[in-house]
Amino acid sequence: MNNLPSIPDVRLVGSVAVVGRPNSGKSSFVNTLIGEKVSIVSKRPQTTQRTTHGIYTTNDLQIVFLDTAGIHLGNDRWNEAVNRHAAKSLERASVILYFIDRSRPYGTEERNIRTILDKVDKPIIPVLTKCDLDKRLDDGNIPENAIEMSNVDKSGFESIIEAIRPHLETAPLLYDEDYYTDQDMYTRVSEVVREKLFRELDEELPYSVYVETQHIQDSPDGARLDILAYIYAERDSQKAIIIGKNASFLVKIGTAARRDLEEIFGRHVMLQLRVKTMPKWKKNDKIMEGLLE
Ligand SMILES: Nc1nc2c(ncn2[C@@H]2O[C@H](COP(=O)(O)OP(=O)(O)OP(=O)(O)O)[C@@H](O)[C@H]2O)c(=O)[nH]1
Ligand SMILES: [Mg+2]
Repeated sequence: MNNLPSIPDVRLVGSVAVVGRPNSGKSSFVNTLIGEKVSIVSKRPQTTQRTTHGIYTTNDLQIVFLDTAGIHLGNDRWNEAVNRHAAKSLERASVILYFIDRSRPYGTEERNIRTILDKVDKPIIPVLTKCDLDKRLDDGNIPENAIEMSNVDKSGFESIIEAIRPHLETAPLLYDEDYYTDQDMYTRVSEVVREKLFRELDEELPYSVYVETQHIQDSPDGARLDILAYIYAERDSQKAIIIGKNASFLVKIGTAARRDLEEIFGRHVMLQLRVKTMPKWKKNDKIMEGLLE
């Protein structure tokens, strides 16, 4: 031990916003690159709601990826708020990764995103996603220099990092190198439960629920984490579906979520889920902002 001040760990550092249509593979990219479950993923559009930070650190660089909600055309209060929060990440980032889903036709939604990005005075790196699938996007709509990538075979990952590299600054690390996300434990639990609901519920129901983690504590014998989370539905009929016959649906959600949480926290978990009805929660500013901040 000595009293010399510690030398800051200086590397190439910066923040990168990952933006694009819903379902274009943004969260899958952040998770696959970092090798941890940072963001939740489902086959449904609008899975990510609030911006999630994934921190990627190597021997010579540290990139904070801002995984944003897909920018979409919905214009009610909730959708406007989700889009507004995603757009805020454009201001916070020094570089934009613009994800274009190669497997879907170009349309109004994509055009709208390009209009938004045209006004952003920052380096924008276009990325064509899902290149493992049959390609359907009209070539006339593909920006020049777009990087082809796939989260399935990890193709294009190195090219993406190399395209970001020139825009990074030499600076002290923003986060300890062991960190891969800055989400707190409560948020992570709520998100994992929400992922299971998104994967198992049909049609509009996933968009009618929100999850709030009430407590996380060591069990009295210290052997596991005891977690209690509430699932809120908008109507009693939805609540009944989420509970299921003899609570079968809730058990299924709870089991899948518990497995992921044990993986994430590296501990045994006892997860208790309760379902409540909260009519019109999407119209409640406090709840809405709490979920998106
Ligand atoms: N075939 C293929 N599927 C992918 C790829 N990347 C993601 N997917 C799938 O596409 C769906 C959406 O992936 P997400 O990562 O949740 O997409 P997102 O852009 O974060 O979506 P939002 O959060 O809704 O904006 C999931 O079913 C993924 O498994 C890919 O490279 N190839
Ligand atoms: Mg996402």
